Amino acid sequence: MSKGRLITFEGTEGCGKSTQVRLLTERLKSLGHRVRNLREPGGTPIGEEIRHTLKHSHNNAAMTAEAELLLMNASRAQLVREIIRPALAEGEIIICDRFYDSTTAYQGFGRELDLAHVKAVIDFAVGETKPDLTLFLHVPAEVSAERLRSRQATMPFVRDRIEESDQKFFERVAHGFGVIAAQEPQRVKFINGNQQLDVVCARIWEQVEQVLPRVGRW
Ligand code: Z5A
Repeated sequence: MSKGRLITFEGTEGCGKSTQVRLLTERLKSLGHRVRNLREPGGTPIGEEIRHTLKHSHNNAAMTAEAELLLMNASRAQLVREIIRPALAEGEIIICDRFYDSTTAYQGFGRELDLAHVKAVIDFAVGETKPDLTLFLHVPAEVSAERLRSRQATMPFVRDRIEESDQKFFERVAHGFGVIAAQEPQRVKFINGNQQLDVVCARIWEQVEQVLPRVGRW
């Protein structure tokens, strides 16, 4: 393991990642850990511009799946080198809202790009930088869709190209996450996200405790 820790959250939209990232960060800070939150795509000035192109730009309607794959990983390559590696070297705990499993799930399974090509691009973007722990928050498709609907109702003017994809796409993505979790059970921990907030939080903590570095003098 590197000096710091890289913990990633994954799952379909609305599964509760951002909420749990916030709660975990507060808990870790209260215990004296140095914690940094990141998100993908984004997390650096360059990455945030790429995020805008991928999600919200009004000129992105013709984006191909291949361009989407490369842009996700351009953002990631920048994030890994500009932020993640230096922060890990300083002993920080990095909590990242999505990382490369999202590429496998969305661009690989969802967009149906060749999985070997997807893996090659990811490998090029991250090199040896891999998560110590990945928390896969699972919620049923109806729950995900309902949470998304209620959010869209409060932000009707914010366009999101990826969220405009059809239902079959999201079904393939959800299936992809299940495959990833089954393939790497040591790293990827399945968490039922369709429970009370504090219960989800407790299940996450059980996993996080096992990979934490020691703080203080003991
Ligand atoms: N993407 C990709 O295609 N390829 C890649 O390589 C990467 C990403 C890295 C990023 O979108 C998009 O990019 C995403 C995948 C794609 N696209 N889609 N579609 P984003 O960053 O804008 O959003 P997101 O990652 O999809 O997350 P989200 O939709 O914002 O949801 P969330 O963070 O998982 O959930 P939340 O905001 O914490 O919770 C959603 C709501 O549910 C909120 O009102 C909460 O209060 C509520 N909530 C949370 N937990 C609970 C529980 N336990 N019970 C009840 N209600 C809850």
